[in-house]
Amino acid sequence: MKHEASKRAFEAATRRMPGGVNSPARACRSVGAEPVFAARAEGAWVEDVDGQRYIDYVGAFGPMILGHAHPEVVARVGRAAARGFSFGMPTEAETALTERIAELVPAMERLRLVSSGTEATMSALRTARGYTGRRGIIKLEGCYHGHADALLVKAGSGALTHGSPDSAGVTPGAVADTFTAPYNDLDAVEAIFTAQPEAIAALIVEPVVGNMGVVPPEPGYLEGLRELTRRHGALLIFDEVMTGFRVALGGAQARFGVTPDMTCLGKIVGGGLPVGAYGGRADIMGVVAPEGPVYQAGTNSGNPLSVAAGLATLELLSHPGAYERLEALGARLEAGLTAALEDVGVEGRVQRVGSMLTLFFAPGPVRRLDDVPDTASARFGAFWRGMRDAGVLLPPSQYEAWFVSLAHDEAICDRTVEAARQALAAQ
Ligand code: KE4
Repeated sequence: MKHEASKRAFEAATRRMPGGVNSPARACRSVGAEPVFAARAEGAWVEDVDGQRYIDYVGAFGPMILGHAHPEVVARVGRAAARGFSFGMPTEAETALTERIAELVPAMERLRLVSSGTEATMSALRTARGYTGRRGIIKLEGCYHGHADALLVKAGSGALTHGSPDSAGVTPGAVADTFTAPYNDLDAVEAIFTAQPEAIAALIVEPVVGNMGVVPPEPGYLEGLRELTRRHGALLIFDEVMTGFRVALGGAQARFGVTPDMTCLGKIVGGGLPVGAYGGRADIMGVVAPEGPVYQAGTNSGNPLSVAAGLATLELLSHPGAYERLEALGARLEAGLTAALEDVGVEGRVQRVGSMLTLFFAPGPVRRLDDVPDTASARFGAFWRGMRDAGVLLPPSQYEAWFVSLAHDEAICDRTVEAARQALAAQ
């Protein structure tokens, strides 16, 4: 495959944008490549500026669960655009979206729409601190909750990919109240609570981690976090920016039956346009301005076009059989990739929850960040390039989740497995 037009586009992009990208997660440095530039996408397929088509498992890092450019979503956004882009005034569509979210995620009794997952988690933590009057927060190593200063500690996703789990520019003061523990380790969390009595406002967790690759919670882990936070008077925040409407229509909290005090949403809730949301128990959200003293605001919060995309997406996801279909396609892909690893004799494993999965170049189960060997990134890089050259686009990092959409089908999954078999054999 030639990438001449992408190469030219990348050269032009690097003149003004750091790394030629507007998010380091797209930079492709850790997979030893330059990014391909998207020209258009439809369904399960993306086309780059060289006219090459790829089966897409990036899915915009999660939002595109219906597939790209779903005609009904396109139409709804178009109709909203014709009525005006943004008003600086409330609209009834925002009320409709918040009502629908609360129906699907009952723990979000009251909520606020924002424009990104980062805004959602940042605001949820400020709310938790305002509500409890406490300063401390606990996050788990390898979990990524966006790029707010207090959360860029042992973060996952791009922060991990670039080998700098702690970011420059984050002052010691900004993280002085942030405590971290390994994922899937309840004793380590309890030790923090014991060492910081009555000081922890909240524990924030990806209930299924996507940002160190897909790492499911071990049986009892989420229940244990629920019990520990309750016992120590801290709020439990589920960061469902990635898992929300992904692993079940009600998110991970519905799939695993554990109810947090607050929930953060993003990605799918905007259908590919900028929407985030944070919410929880009514008494907690009562501290948010203008009802209470916790300030949070945003020009683009509840943007009418984004809300139209989100509403259309949630309606289409509510159709009977949608999540059974996603489960079946995810399982087919997992089985095929696992067989390919075994047949080719490559050390690796696939970890999956629903339609999000990761192929790890690891010898055994990945339960926490340090179960991923240092060699994994380089091996994933070679695999990523082989898959790209075979017309399959994966998220460009060992520490990301692959996403299957309702626009994928059995033939696409089988073609993906065949490409993987060849890419693994070439290692
Ligand atoms: P955004 O600010 O990127 O909308 O959301 C931050 C965020 C929060 N919480 C979770 C669980 C997330 O996965 C994310 C964002 N995920 C990354 C990819 N793993 C976004 C990709 C990027 O940064 O470009």
